[in-house]
Amino acid sequence: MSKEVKFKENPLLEYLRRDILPTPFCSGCGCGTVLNLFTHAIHESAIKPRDIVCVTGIGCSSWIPSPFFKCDTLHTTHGRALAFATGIKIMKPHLKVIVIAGDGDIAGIGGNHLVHAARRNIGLSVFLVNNAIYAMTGGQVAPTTPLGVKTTTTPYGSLEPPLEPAELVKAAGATYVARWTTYHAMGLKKAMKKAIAKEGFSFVEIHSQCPVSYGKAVRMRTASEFLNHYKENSINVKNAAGKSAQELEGKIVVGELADMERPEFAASLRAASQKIQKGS
Ligand SMILES: Cc1ncc(C[n+]2csc(CCOP(=O)(O)OP(=O)(O)O)c2C)c(N)n1
Ligand code: SF4
Ligand SMILES: [Mg+2]
Repeated sequence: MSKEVKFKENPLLEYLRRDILPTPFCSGCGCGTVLNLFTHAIHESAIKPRDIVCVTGIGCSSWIPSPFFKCDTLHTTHGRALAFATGIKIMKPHLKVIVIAGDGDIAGIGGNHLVHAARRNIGLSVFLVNNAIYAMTGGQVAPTTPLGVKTTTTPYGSLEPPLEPAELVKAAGATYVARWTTYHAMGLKKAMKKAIAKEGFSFVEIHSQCPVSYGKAVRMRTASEFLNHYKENSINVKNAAGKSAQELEGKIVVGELADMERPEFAASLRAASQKIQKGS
């Protein structure tokens, strides 16, 4: 008589809205890895989903938490996730407000909100999924698309040098900044945990593969080609120190770029308002 094999259920499934799975991500998409690591990061941080609000914009990566992660989620308009998240943090400062969205969303149309959220040091954790393209809409050039890449809107190759979102928020004053790729699963999960634990504005840029819309532009069609590319073309920030721009050309510098403390905006605003109410 054959014995029935019983598999133990993955305990992380309790964080997901299982009735609406599977996700709409294409096969091999990095968004699945980001959702997986985000779920691990929340589990290991021992934060209750009821104490989290996830805010997203519009794009493939905005589907990472919304609606699959079982917490309150706000799926907002393209480019405005940080503005909505700012409102939530000010009114409900005890909540962990986490923004997950795309490079086009956060660094393109929403770039202005990004700079000022970092400057204010409002207590949001922002996970920017950088697939170097407007993926959901079929592959238009993004502010992060490398020079020369032929997209649907740059058929002769992009003429604009790409923006470095992590360097931008570091310069604007973010208190925690890291950059990783979906190849660096352990480093990325650790950075997510540190970002979530931070009081002030924290930011993790995640280079993530889109084998469909970006894959079409760079002729890489599988997740393994992208992961190999990330492995071969990344350098740790410690090893990059002292290297010239020429030596670092084409490299993704991974690791922690900033980790410091300064007053968090929502707390400062509350203290100022209490002072006014007391008439002092
Ligand atoms: C105001 C506005 N402009 C443009 C669009 C169309 N649109 C939807 S998603 C998107 C780009 C998505 O790219 P990104 O934010 O990088 O996310 P990805 O799909 O790559 O994860 C665009 C241009 C829109 N929905 N709203
Ligand atoms: S189009 Fe690209 S980013 Fe969007 S789900 Fe497919 S592989 Fe992922
Ligand atoms: Mg994108």
